Amino acid sequence: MQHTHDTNTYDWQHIAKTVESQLPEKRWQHTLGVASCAIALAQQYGVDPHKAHVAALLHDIAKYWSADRMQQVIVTDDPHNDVLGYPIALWHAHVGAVVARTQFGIDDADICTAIRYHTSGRVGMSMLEKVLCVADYIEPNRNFLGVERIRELAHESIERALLVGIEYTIQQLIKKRCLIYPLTVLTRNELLRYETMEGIR
Ligand code: DGI
Ligand code: FE
Ligand code: FE
Repeated sequence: MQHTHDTNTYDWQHIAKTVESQLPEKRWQHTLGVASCAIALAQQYGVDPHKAHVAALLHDIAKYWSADRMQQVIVTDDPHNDVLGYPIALWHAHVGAVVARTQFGIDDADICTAIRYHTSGRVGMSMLEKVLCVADYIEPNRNFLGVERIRELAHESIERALLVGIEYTIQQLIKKRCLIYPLTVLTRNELLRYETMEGIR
């Protein structure tokens, strides 16, 4: 259980400097784009923007780590983590969550969980988790086919935007004949059920 923490007290400037020094320029620009989108979405959907900012700054921190280094962190954190049986593209999110806690002292479980599941999503996502995932899809440097639609949807329904984003990801994975992490599918199923319940379609 989290005790109330003034997230204003997170030293985002220190975090930003450290992350910038560890990422190639292009990935840092992506990170800044995710941060601004995440702050805007947080304000729109009633999430603490300071939390969204910190989560966004750290979300891809482990993106360029070696497989060995990532594997070591994941195994130490949880030897039964099933993500190790799936492609390496998914690992940086889990590593990022551990790094946020251990190297940056982020004690907020919601922030760490948002980082951990920013690639796959998960069942029962908090609003902060949805905000980070959607910001990752729509930040200004993204230009895949359909991104404009997701940007529009983000103004109306964060769940709908996330669903369309995940469906795009799944379609790409099938095209490239990549393994799909089960949680990616479970997340999509939950969002689809939610949408049907809401009677959006
Ligand atoms: O780190 P980013 O490039 O900003 O974005 P991301 O963390 O959302 O996704 C990283 C990569 O992971 C992206 O190329 C898509 C891929 N990915 C997402 N879900 C799955 C996946 N790859 C596999 N194999 N299986 C998945 O379920
Ligand atoms: Fe990522
Ligand atoms: Fe990202």
